[in-house]
Amino acid sequence: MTTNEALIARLARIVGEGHVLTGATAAPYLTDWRGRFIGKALAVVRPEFPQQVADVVRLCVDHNIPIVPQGGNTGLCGGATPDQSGRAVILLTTRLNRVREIDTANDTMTVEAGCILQTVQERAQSVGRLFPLSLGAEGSCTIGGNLSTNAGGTGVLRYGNMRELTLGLEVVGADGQIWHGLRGLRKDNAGYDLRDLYVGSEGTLGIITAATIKLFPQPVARCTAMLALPGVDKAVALLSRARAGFGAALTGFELMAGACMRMVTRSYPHLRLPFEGPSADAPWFALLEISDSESEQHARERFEAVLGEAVECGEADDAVVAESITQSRALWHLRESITLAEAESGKSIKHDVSLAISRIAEFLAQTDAQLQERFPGIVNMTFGHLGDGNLHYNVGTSGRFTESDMVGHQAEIYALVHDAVSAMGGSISAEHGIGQLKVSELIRYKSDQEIKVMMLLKKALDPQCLLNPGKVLAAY
Ligand code: FAD
Ligand code: 2HG
Ligand code: ZN
Repeated sequence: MTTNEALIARLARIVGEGHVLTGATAAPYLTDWRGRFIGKALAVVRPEFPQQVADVVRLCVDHNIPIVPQGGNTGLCGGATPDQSGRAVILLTTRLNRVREIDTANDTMTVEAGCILQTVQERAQSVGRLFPLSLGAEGSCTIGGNLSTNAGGTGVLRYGNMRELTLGLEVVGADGQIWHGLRGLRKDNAGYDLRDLYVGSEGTLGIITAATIKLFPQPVARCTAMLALPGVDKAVALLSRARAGFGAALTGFELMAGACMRMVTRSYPHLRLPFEGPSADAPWFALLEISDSESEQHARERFEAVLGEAVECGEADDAVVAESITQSRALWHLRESITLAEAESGKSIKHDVSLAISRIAEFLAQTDAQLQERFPGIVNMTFGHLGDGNLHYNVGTSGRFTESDMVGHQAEIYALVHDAVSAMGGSISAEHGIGQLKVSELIRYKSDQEIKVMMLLKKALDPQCLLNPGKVLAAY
């Protein structure tokens, strides 16, 4: 028996014979969602209980084997894909999928890391509560992946990102010990906050096995509208108006370039924009949603009054308010289809940046012009969560620029866009994380002091550097 075979046999003794995958059965877990990274692995292991995770970690650490945690594999930065060495074990969390407790009096729910986000939303709904994290991949991404990337999505404006939705964690460290931190407390200043350290650490500091998350009341009514806008400056003005008019009822404010919406309707002809005539060719669209705790009528009157003012004063050229839940879903479906349509059109260069909302119009005017000057004919596919100052400033393929041109120009395009973001005090990763895709970008834009502290933390918690090596920080 070779050393690898012996190791695989020991992994099988921990998780069960059928839950160690090798060869062809492991293949689906070796490539990231976008197909930008392909790795190799010794095996894919599927533990069912936190103690099995701890035992796998201890075995791997004893044999100097890297561990790559993976949930739904929907991440957009290659964080869940191993390197090419073939030494790593992929630790798949999908069998850690129990809802352990729902405490309606405390408005909390304790779920295991492999639970699918949509399942968690549905379980919350079944007890009359809302779990508000919402994103296009919710049918397949896991709570562990959401935590490890500190996922954002479309409800951040009102409810915050995954970190703000989390009260407690259970984590297996590189020493194979389980930290039982599943506290449902809204106030806890007893020492350093380990929870906030693990959230967003992309599997490089520990493996999250469960979390206690916050629940909210279900809104009584929701209103959704799509607006055709003449410019980004108007979108920013509309956002201010919506914040002032709706207050905390404003639960979503998404911005989409006309080019994105036309790409979606080209890729999926059964999807239609809700506008006819010139509004259908608008340069920008916004998708707004409010949630109301009073009544449908109260929500609608307020919604239509504010949107009517926006059209009257020229912030929007046209507005369509959904008349039913089906229509509301259709509007959201248009928005959520951008990433899928973009994937079908070839690999674009994705940016996931955040800026002060007051600087977004200036950033777009300046950066669009610089990109065009350097790469004439390049196509911007900008969209994002304007309410959070988060833009997916994606640069797409076009007749002139093939997929391999785009990938070949990635470093230069990143530098141009991220330099502009940095000069305006923004972040190069708002919600998708660093993974392996943006490791060199992190070094470029974080201060020496920040990198030094991150490395000290990494060395303290994972001295052999076996937890998701090569992600977030390249060298320690
Ligand atoms: P994976 O892809 O499996 O892993 C992501 C990272 O987390 C990796 O580094 C992995 O090693 C680590 N990890 C996974 N599980 C654990 C664990 N239990 N413990 C420790 N580390 C772990 N993201 C947003 O923020 N907002 C969006 O609006 C959004 N929309 C998306 C739409 C589409 C169509 C797609 C494909 C992706 C989208 N994403 C979005 C990105 C992605 O879905 C999220 O980042 C999601 O949170 C990843 O979850 P996952 O289970 O798929 O994680
Ligand atoms: C979204 O907001 C996701 O839809 C994906 O964060 C962004 O595809 C992207 O670039
Ligand atoms: Zn997003």
